[in-house]
Amino acid sequence: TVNITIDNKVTAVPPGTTILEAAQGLGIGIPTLCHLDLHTMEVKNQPASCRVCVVEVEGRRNLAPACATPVAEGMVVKSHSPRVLVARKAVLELLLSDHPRDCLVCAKSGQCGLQDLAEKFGLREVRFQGTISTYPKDHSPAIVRDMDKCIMCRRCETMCNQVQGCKVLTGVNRGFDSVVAPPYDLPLGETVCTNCGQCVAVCPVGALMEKDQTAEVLAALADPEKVVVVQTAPAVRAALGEPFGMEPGTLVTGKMVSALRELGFDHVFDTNFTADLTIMEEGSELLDRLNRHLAGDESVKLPILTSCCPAWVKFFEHQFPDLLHLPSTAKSPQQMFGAVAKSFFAETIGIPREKMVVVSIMPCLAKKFEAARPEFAVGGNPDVDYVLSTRELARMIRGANIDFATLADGEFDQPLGESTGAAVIFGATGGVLEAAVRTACEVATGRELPRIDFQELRGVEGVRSATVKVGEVELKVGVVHKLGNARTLMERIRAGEEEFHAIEVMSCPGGCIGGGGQPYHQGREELLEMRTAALYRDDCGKPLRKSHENPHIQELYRTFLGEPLGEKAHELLHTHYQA
Ligand code: HC0
Ligand code: SF4
Repeated sequence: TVNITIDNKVTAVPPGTTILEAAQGLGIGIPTLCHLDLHTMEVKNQPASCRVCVVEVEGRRNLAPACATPVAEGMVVKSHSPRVLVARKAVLELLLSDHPRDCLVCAKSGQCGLQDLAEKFGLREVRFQGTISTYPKDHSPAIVRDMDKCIMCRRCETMCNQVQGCKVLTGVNRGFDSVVAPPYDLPLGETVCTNCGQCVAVCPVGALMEKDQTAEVLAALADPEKVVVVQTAPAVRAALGEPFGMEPGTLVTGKMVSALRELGFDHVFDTNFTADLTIMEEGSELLDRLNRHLAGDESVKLPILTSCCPAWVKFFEHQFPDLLHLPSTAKSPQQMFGAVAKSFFAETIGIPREKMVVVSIMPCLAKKFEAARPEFAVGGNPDVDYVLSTRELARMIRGANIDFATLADGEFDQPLGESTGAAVIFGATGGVLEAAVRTACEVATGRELPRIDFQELRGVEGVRSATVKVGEVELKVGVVHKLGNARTLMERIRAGEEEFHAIEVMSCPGGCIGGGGQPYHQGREELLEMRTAALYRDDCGKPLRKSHENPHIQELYRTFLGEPLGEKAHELLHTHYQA
């Protein structure tokens, strides 16, 4: 090990450790805007480009960037000396010299790393003036890019290329014009971007933001002619407390329901309900394909791939157009909800679908894109009208002067608000497959499962595989999160190097709990683990933990849908893919 002293504190660290990491180990926070360290992925963004982390190293003439300077034996470092503070302030002024100063109306205001540091270091004027660029804003169906605000930290590039394997973003141009952009400067919406939003999740400034739909939702709520129905995704309840100062991993389901009622939604329902419905359809499809495969039907292709993650869907449509027969045709829970709400529920309350507005609260930005796909509309009227991210909902709650932390717990409306423990774990990597296995096993054998928890499907590894017994069959299943891992596995499958019966893919780190619409994770993996634990706690505490036991789902099939994979189910709950 190497002995080093930082701010009079002594520590010993392995060789190769940077000053920044050694300081973090001592609990000393050195500011940085560009650094990103994703331990479980062994991915680092370390361009040392922002220079905010400069520190004084005894015996060296120049200040050193803490993120890129390895420790050396006997090194003595001062992380906040007067000389460092003077330099850091100048670095911030340089960063701001070509940065628009429209904080008052910037969508990132209050959550911007640059703004925070300017405030922390008491910046009152900027002595330097660079050329502020005037790039047009780029609006994709999910993301807004405002490249005038790009500080070239390259975090988005690392997420897109190294973690997601999408290779959409690279640094271009020189000097004040340098920004991170898609190839040929194409609008993001015209590239192979999946809308996963992981670039947004780590952008420290207002350069990458979600497409904000709060104004449209507020207008619908204010319109007395509209019946506004809301659904909430599994992962939102594990993170919505964070913007209100609650501990990460606090489950806020009841407060979320109350807040949505106070905001004026007419019916507060749960995407978890249609997560259970998805299992009925996708689980039946799995058993159907498996049985035909075992019976020697060569037209049946395996593995079946989950298809509820819209970034993953766009990814495989772009990257694996020759394998479009593999994904399940089941729509995602978000889209099943929209389809059921605007048919079954609209009929139940006696209104035409045009009078109903369906809003989703999602941890995801790709869900905005999914909702806008033309195949999910009837006569131009979309099944899901607007999708708000967890962050947008938090803003609406704050804007309506609702004191979230003190709200009493509300209950979802019925029938589209009932769900089992199998549904809530959809929000964590491995959860969809675990939910499917719980149901498939019981449906296949007609016997009660000896166990409900499938620990072998949980965890943080990027690719996991397990063998699960479904009746007499040894089912080989795989679980993948992060699209870079999905690409690697799919290439092996295409090459015939891997054989699976079923694979779950979720695009974001940790699954939806790490989605691009959640409170910014900024690469903090411990945050994702706390949110995940909350979902499994929720599952454990539910009286019903298998989707097929949901009484309102059983009722919906009896009175409206018919059989899983039946004609009506097919029409409302299944889709197709296009290259
Ligand atoms: Fe997910 Fe979903 S689990 S994709 O991660 O399947 O976004 O939370 O809502 O639709 O249910 C996101 C989360 C959903 C859907 C569900 C699935
Ligand atoms: Fe890349 Fe995802 Fe960002 Fe698109 S949304 S640019 S795929 S990281």
